[in-house]
Amino acid sequence: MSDTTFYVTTPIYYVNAEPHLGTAYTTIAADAIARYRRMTGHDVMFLTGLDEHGQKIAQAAEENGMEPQAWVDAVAPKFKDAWAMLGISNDDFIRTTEERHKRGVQAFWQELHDRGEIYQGSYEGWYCVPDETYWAEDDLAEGMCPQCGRAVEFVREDNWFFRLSAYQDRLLEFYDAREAEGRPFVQPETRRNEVMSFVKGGLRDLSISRTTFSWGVPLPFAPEHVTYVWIDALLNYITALGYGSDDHEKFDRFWPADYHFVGKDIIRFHCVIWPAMLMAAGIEPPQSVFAHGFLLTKGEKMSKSKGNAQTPASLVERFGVDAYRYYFLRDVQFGHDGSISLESMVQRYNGDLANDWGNLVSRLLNMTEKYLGGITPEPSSTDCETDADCTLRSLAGFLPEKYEAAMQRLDYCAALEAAWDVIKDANRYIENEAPWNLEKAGETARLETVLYNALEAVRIAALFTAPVMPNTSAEVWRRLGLGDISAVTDVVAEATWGRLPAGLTVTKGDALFPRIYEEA
Ligand code: ME8
Repeated sequence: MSDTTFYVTTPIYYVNAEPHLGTAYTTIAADAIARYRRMTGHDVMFLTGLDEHGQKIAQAAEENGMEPQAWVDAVAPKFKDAWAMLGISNDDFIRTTEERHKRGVQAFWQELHDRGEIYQGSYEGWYCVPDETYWAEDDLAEGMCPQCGRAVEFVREDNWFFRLSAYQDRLLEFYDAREAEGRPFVQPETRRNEVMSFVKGGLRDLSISRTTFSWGVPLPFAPEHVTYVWIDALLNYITALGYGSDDHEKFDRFWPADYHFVGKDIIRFHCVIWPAMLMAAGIEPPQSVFAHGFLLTKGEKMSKSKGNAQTPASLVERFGVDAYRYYFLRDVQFGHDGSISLESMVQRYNGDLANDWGNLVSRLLNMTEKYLGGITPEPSSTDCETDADCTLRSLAGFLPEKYEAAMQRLDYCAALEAAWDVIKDANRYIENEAPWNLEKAGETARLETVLYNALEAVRIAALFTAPVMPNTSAEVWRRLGLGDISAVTDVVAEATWGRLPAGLTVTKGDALFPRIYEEA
């Protein structure tokens, strides 16, 4: 991350099927960090998009009796709609069939050609169409794709090759240098080790064009070849910034990317081929690739091909969009595989959201209305009056720092836990300070202090839950009579204790997270 800009990307997803929980997961995680960085005042570029070329997409179109372009045009809106439903705040959406992308890919080709980094040869070996990956005979697992276990096909083609083998040492030096700078290129560490040992095992030159079908970007100097779909796809991260066009203001501003978010299935492409390609073209590789784990259902990777991939819509309908986003980021440790189930989603929902967060907000607003006529009180004293006041204030005071540290590690669980420390303590605080007794005893000054403190804790908790649950936080701020939370660009200053003004009119409202009674 530079001091002022932040560029995060998701993979561009294949348009052979609809978005599902797995692709939504990466996209939500990227959205949460993008939203948070906007709140820390960064100039953010958040990119997602679609991978629309290649043999797999051409086949999907054919199976559906459509021309490839018509097919991709029909599927693309499904992704855009799904991301809109999930509140994804991407700044751009790139499709690899767009002119701006094709132009960038061709410019890149020309660059590699001019630099003598590619050569003509012929490829003979295996190819997995679902993964769009080349495999040598001895890579195969009992004759099948070692990655997805599906059938591979034999390919013999005259292709262009990239001298990837020449980058082995440079890549190893690069990983070491980044590590020494304290900003490892591959994260988390398990994935780094996997990538390093793969590269140490030796690299083969890579076939980067195809001639047996035409659904791709033609090579500018050999138009009978189309770009190998992975090369085409990886380049989206720079073509979206204007690489290859006359307008490279965004490229100059945002490149190198801070993070490419990917699943662990595609790290070789992102951590080996991509930095080598960029080095070959004289472009600085990105800062980091963060490879998260797989969502598992009943112990198996959830995927389109296994037929166990759900679409987000049914869960969003049942739990609401914010609870959906919360569940995946809170229950699955980012970077690890995580089992997901309806049971655990209901538990998280009822426990963390309905009981802790929703209940806190509604009790507090009700009491403010009942005891204070719905008007936020003056904080009676700038110091805390009791140990309980101090505990709540100090938890809220440490929240910005703890949250930032967790987000620097992309540890969404820890970030949310830090917010929950405040939420839980605010619940405890209300229980122990019992405003209803203060009211009965006529202790108005203390009653006002207690309600002020709890309301202030809610205001601050809403700030830090906003990157994950933007709609709920906006609603909480609205009910507190505060302004538009999405306009916050200095979350640390905004989180200063005592910023809740006196005299605001609060509004009660429906339960933010009505309890779900059935268990699954
Ligand atoms: O690989 N758990 O696209 P793709 C978690 N077009 N994440 C999952 C997942 C699961 N069970 N299943 C999928 C491609 N994902 C290429 C990318 S980028 C230049 C080109 C997520 O549609 C995860 O991010 O197959 C994974 O890497 C990605 O979807 C694969 O999406």
